Order: sequence, then structure tokens, then C-alpha cells
Amino acid sequence: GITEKEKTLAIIKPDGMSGNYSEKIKNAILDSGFTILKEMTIQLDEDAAMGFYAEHSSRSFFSSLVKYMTSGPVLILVLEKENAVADWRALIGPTDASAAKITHPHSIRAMCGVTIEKNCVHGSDSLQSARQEIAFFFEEKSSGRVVTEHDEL
Ligand code: DGI
Repeated sequence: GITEKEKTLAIIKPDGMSGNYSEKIKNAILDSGFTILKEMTIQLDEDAAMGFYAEHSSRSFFSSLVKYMTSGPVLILVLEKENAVADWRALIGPTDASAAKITHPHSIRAMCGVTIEKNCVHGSDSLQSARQEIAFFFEEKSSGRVVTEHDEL
């Protein structure tokens, strides 16, 4: 039958960029059957981080989250495979990396995350947010304003 491939957005967050985690994460991505369609390393500015996490703007942790996301470069990836959105979420594990170390020890967040905030990777939570988030970073007139951009492809 015809099976539609899906795209999802992955971000390797600042703490995931340190050490050799980003290589380990990319290997896990490829080993799990995803194709990496696009890849760019960027330094988010405050506006971009606030825009990306706008849905959390009223939460108590928002300013801390923005500070964390702007604390160093991030790697933005567009991943493709069948069931990419759910499969990438399953691979990264639960939001709270400290809990993931116990409940999902083989997940990416268990491997490189530290806390509920410093959880080293992002994954779109639905097909609709995947479309929005990919557009945020990759469409022309993108609202994902960046300070510097280095396109690796
Ligand atoms: O989709 P997720 O990244 O798994 O989780 P989310 O959409 O609920 O939250 C987005 C990010 O916000 C998450 O990756 C880390 C941060 N965050 C979520 N809940 C908390 C939090 N940060 C702090 N400090 N405290 C929280 O309760």
C-alpha cells in the first residue's frame, strides 16, 4: 500500500551540543531509519527562542527556558520517515530527563539530558506542530530569527 512519509523537527539543544553527544544523537537518528533532510547550526537570539516556545509564554519557567535555549548554538534538523513525529518522540523519551533516566534508560534524553528543562533535545509533538516548527526555521520570511546561521548541507 501507499505509506506517507512524515517530517518532524528535531533540535539538539545547547547542552546536547557539548561533548560528542550531537554525533551520538545523529547516529541514533540514522540507526532508527530517519533520513536527515535538512540540518543547520544556529545561535538562537531571545526573540527566536521566545517565538519558538510562544505557547509556554505564561509559564513560570519561560524566562529560564529562553535563557537556556539561547545559552549556546543549537542544531536544527528536519527528519523524515514513516510515522516520524511519534517515532522521534518515542526515541527522545519523556520531557523530564531525570525521570527518563529511570523510566526510559535507552532514550536520548536519558543519555544526554539533565533535568526537566535541560533535556538536550526537542521533538515536535504532532504533525501540525511539526509543519509549523519546520516553517518557523526553514520557510522564507521565517519568524525564526537567528544571529548566525551555518547551513551544513
Ligand atoms: O515537548 P517537550 O519538550 O517534551 O515538553 P513541553 O512542550 O511540555 O515543554 C517544552 C520545554 O519547556 C521542555 O522541553 C523543557 C521546558 N519545560 C517544560 N516543563 C517544564 C520545563 N522547564 C522547567 N524548568 N519546568 C517545567 O516544569
